[in-house]
Amino acid sequence: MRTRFGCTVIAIAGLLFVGAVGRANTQAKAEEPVQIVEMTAKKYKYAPEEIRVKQGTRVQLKIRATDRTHGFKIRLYPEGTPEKGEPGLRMTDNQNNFKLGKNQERIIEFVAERPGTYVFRCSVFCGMGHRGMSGKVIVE
Ligand SMILES: [Cu+2]
Repeated sequence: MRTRFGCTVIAIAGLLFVGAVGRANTQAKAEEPVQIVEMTAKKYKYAPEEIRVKQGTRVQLKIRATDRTHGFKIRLYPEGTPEKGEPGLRMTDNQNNFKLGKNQERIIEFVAERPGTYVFRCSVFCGMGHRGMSGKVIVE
């Protein structure tokens, strides 16, 4: 009885181990290369205004608004295409509009799934030049 119990414990431990290794492998395969871009936002410009990334990259935009609160809203479909089907940018936290508090670093993460030009603009009214405050992410 004792031996049989022992065998069962070992068998269960073995299954758990195999399961863990399997999961680790799947995760490793799903990992994309990461590109980190440091950005600033201030009246009425983002710097840099143009960001180039390779298709398949996980991108982290680290944005800090330096003069006041701004916003960052990015279109998830390439310029010139309708907003239909799978988006070209897969946002990590399922939103595409962010508020950028003054002097607070915000990390905006997405996977660049499809090539194209993705326009972003300020989504918090910040003055006379607000409407012109924009930039683009180009996925190559
Ligand atoms: Cu603004």
